[in-house]
Amino acid sequence: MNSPTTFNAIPGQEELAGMPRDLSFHPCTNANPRVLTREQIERFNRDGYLMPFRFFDAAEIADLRGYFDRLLTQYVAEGKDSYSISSAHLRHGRVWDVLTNPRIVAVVADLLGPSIIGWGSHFFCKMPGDGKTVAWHQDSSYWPLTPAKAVTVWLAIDDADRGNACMKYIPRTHTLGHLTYTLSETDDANVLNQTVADIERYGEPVYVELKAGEASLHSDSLLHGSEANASNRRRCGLTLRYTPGEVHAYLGWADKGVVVHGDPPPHWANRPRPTDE
Ligand SMILES: O=C(O)CCC(=O)C(=O)O
Repeated sequence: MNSPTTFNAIPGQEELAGMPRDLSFHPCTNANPRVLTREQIERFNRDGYLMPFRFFDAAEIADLRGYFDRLLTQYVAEGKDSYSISSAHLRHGRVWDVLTNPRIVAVVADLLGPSIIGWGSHFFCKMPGDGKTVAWHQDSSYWPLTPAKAVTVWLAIDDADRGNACMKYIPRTHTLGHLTYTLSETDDANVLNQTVADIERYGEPVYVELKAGEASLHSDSLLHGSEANASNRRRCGLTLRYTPGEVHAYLGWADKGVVVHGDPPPHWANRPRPTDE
């Protein structure tokens, strides 16, 4: 049987409602991190994010950007938009390479422990003036995973700053549990479909300004989003999603898994590198 290479990035509300999920934050308890400092671990537990990390030098990220430019041209020629390249590690070897990159995985391992699955890779590519926002949301809220222990590495493919709608976080909101949201399924301007309202009550946003090749890390329960890109510069980020092997996935999402660290856990697939670049 051929394993699927496409998945619905946003599960239905009824499907999510029927799933027993633990969406509380589980702090990292690693007393002997290998690449992070203990202070960084404490900061991640306190604020829900860490930044910046430089994972690729200028030449490496220019090469990756050139690859992404070609991939995007291909998808657009097929009538797809610049947010449609999701679960890309299941179809594209170059993206699988980034998901499994040892420099990235070493940082994630300090936060998530020895058994880690990489299961997500989605390009959020904001074209100049495309009008798309990513409304304030918690990732754990729309993912069919329990317990909520996922970490996202947001890798800047282009420079990202306030001018071209970099991501923004509300620090410390990851400890608040599952927040109430409104559904925006018919709002074409929102890339996702959930919006947490009245955000001011949760604190001031931090803008995630990154140079191409740098990355930030955030907890799946941290409130985050991004505005519309009103500049004349593209803003593309590759989100890489990781979860400890003990996490349970519903809706067949375990089929997306790649074992990036430790022994293969029983529940998850370990998808090989695709032969297509
Ligand atoms: O890239 C963006 O603007 C949003 C990305 C996002 O929501 C995420 O990383 O979970």
